[in-house]
Amino acid sequence: MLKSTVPGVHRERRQRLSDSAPDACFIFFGAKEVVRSNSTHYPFRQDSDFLYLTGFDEPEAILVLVGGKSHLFVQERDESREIWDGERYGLDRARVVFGVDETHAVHEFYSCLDTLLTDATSVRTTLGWDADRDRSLLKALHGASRFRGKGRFGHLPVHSPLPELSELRSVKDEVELGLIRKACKATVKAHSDVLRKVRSGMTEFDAFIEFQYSLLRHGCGELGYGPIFASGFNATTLHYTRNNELLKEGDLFLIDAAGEVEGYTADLTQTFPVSRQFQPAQSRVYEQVLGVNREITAMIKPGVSYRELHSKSVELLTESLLSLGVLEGDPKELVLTGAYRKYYPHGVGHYLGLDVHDAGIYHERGRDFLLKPGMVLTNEPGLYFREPGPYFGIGIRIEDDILVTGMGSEVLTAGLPRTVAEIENVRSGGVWS
Ligand SMILES: [Mn+2]
Repeated sequence: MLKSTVPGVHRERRQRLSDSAPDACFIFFGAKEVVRSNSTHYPFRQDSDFLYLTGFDEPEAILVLVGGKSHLFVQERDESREIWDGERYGLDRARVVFGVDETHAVHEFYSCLDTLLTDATSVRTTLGWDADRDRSLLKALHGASRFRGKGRFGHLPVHSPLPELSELRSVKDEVELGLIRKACKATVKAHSDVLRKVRSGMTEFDAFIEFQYSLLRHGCGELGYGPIFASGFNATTLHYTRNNELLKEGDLFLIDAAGEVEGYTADLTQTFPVSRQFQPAQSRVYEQVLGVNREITAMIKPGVSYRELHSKSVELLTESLLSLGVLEGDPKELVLTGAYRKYYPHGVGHYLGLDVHDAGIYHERGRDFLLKPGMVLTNEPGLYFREPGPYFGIGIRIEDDILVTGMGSEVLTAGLPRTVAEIENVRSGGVWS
């Protein structure tokens, strides 16, 4: 069982979702085990929506919310399987521990569906992830609605539950914030250990090993996403994943990696010199990116939209590129023509939580969604130079995780050396508490 599973919290989340469409039947499928190679599997990771609504972390489960009741379909106890795969909750314990109204054996799901749908006027489920599952479900729904008599609704409409669920998930409750804080804290520790220990002659992979070791020591057993340990020119590849090159004096080292605690992840990037000091061109770019990171942090508060934050980062980084002598011309014109995109090709951030690119709506039919207290998002401006010139091969991103509070914001990843002077001090053996 996940340590922080609190049945009351999950029940409340399910209730709020049901309230958004009281006559609907919500169906959520948990994740399956995925084969890695011959009779071995990838480590199991529960589906994020499923985890949010249940806290249940066994494979092959299904959740149904209908008529004010919750039904959890789980694998039955089976000693011959449990010898290999570990203990299962089974029906009776799962009902008590996860606070659902009823549990059923998962193989009975399709035969129960007709009964569950008796009074539902629509189905809310996510199609499009798994074609086999979609086929089975649609076949069962077809069978169910076919037998409807007069006065019923005929074939049931199927809608996505994601608009309502995304909105719920985007505002974090106290349990979620506790887990995100833990993930952020361990991640900051691991980044600061790597910042102290990395030397030229090590490889990107050696740094990754240090990072993972430190994460584990600080209570974080998993990485929240594919880590990026990119030195030198590799840092200009946004999703560099080889992570195996030799670290060389004079290069920068961009590390985008973070730990996950009970499904909740941090997302942090630092960039520092492999040598003790930045080279002049590197520190010029670094200070520009850090300046933008800080201005964006200062803007984050309830009522601001993601679009405003991103536009501001574009405006500021365009000014940076002008002051670095990379671009020439009128700043407004350069923003309009997108001249910055070659050097700043990504967005300024994203929601963060159970998924590194978390559920949450940015804008819909031209309408911007505004930040609310309890939302968590990343702030990650960057500049990347892939073409010959004075900044060739420099890739810098500075990323923090920010909680929107009632009054403004709180940087959850605070505590790392971030200025040029602070970083050079630590790289030269200085103490950082
Ligand atoms: Mn990010």
